[in-house]
Amino acid sequence: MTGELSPIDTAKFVAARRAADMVQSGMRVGLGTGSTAAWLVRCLAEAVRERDLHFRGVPTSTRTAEMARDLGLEVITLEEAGWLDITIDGADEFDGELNLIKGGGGALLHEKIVASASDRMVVIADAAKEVESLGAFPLPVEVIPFGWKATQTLIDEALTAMDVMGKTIELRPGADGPYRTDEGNLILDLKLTRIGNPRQLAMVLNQVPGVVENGLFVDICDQVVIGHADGRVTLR
Ligand code: ABF
Repeated sequence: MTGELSPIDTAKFVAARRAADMVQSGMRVGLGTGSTAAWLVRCLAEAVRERDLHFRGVPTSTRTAEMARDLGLEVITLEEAGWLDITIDGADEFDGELNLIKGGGGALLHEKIVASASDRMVVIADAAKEVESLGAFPLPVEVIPFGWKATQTLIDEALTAMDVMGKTIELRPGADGPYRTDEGNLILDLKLTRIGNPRQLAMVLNQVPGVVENGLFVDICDQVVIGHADGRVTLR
């Protein structure tokens, strides 16, 4: 499955492999999105073949759903699952309090719903994702297409009222026009440099009309499994 891996893929793979070991037969499992989560899906498919693991997965994106089905995993909806035992997903950044920025891959809305409907949320990440303070990675905010420019202006005003300086807000481009999420929405990427109070910012953003969800995950993640390029795994 792995062949000769680059240092970054080694880190992602070992984190995913350790998290896959947390999945036990009978579990309902949220399956994340992104390149690290793709390693998880591969590891779980291998565990189904080699250690007779039986589980049902709820994917957080059409990309992950297709990959999981292609590898023979049982895919169900969140409604069919009702509730999840564990969700395992990647992240763009995590801090010492296990606050996260997610949504670089565009799936933050489904990821947040699935993670919140789980007994336990585990993040898998390479060591470079760990930061002192969140914010170097642009914060994705999912907005409905109707009136998105007004929503952008309202977000800008809300950030100014919070004394967030030096910010820019950009509509995420896609291959053909603006990027569209699985729900048909748009994403505004907020370049903020540093997020002093993630909890407060998450609440302020979600109060702006037109905002569907933001990529700050506060009090959702229970554990981070960190993969290193030398093959070590550490836990937070
Ligand atoms: C998803 O994939 C996202 O929330 C996050 O944006 C991204 C991380 O991708 P990768 O694992 O490719 O760095 O988990």
